[in-house]
Order: sequence, then structure tokens, then C-alpha cells
Amino acid sequence: MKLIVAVVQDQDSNRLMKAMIDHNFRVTKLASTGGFLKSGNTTFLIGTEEIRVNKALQVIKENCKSREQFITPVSPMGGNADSYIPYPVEIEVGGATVFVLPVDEFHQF
Ligand code: 2BA
Repeated sequence: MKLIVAVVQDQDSNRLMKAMIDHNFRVTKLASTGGFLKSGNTTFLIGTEEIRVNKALQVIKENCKSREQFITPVSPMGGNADSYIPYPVEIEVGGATVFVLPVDEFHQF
């Protein structure tokens, strides 16, 4: 058995949840916060047989888009903070960040 941990954007989470259920995956959805942007994202825990991991990855890929996002750094990267004028910087936030972990044991009590 494997545990898939997928961090996705909030905008994609309902669609991904529906698609995973439609494909008979068992899913737990957690509200999470990205360390860099400090804004909300969604983490999915998906426990599945090894043979179905590729299908799960395909469903995640099909339902999660990467998006451009603007952030405004609160302090300068270097130099004098007195003359610092904050301006937005564009970054790309990925469709999904996915970890696939081995599961030693699985119990349901
Ligand atoms: P955040 O940490 O809020 O990061 C959002 C986006 O900011 C990242 O998108 C990336 O484009 C950018 N970013 C993050 N750290 C950066 C840095 N040190 N310098 C420059 N840009 C940086 P993604 O890479 O697609 O990540 C989306 C979310 O996935 C992350 O939100 C975080 O919640 C999670 N994540 C990504 N990599 C992870 C990892 N290795 N371990 C745990 N969670 C991770």
C-alpha cells in the first residue's frame, strides 16, 4: 500500500475531490497553509494499492492547474530598507506537489 500526499491549490480542491471519488479512491482532505505564501492550500491524503498509484497521479494531474500569482515582498532582499518601495513579483504556483510514501501498516479499528 502507498500513501499519496498531494498539496494543491484551494481552487482545484473540490474538483479533485469529486474526480478522486468518481475513480473510487478513498480521500481525506485537510486545510493547510503554504510556508512561502502563508496562504491557504489543500492537502489530500490518499491511501491506495500500489497498482493504482499511477491512476491517482493521472487524476491529480488532470484536475490541478498551475497559476501565476503576484506577491509583494515585505522587505528588500538587500540594501537600504529606508528607500525600499515594495513592488509585486510574479511567481508560478504549481498544479500539485505530490509525495508518494510507503505504508508499513494499515489498520481500521
Ligand atoms: P508555498 O510554500 O506557499 O509556496 C507557493 C509557491 O511559492 C511555490 O509553488 C513556489 O512557486 C514559490 N516558492 C516557494 N518557496 C520558495 C522559495 N524559497 N523561493 C522562491 N519561490 C518559492 P509550489 O512549488 O508549486 O508549491 C505549492 C505549495 O506546495 C507550497 O506553498 C507548499 O505548501 C507545498 N510544497 C511545495 N514544496 C514542498 C515541499 N518540498 N515540502 C512540503 N510542502 C511543499
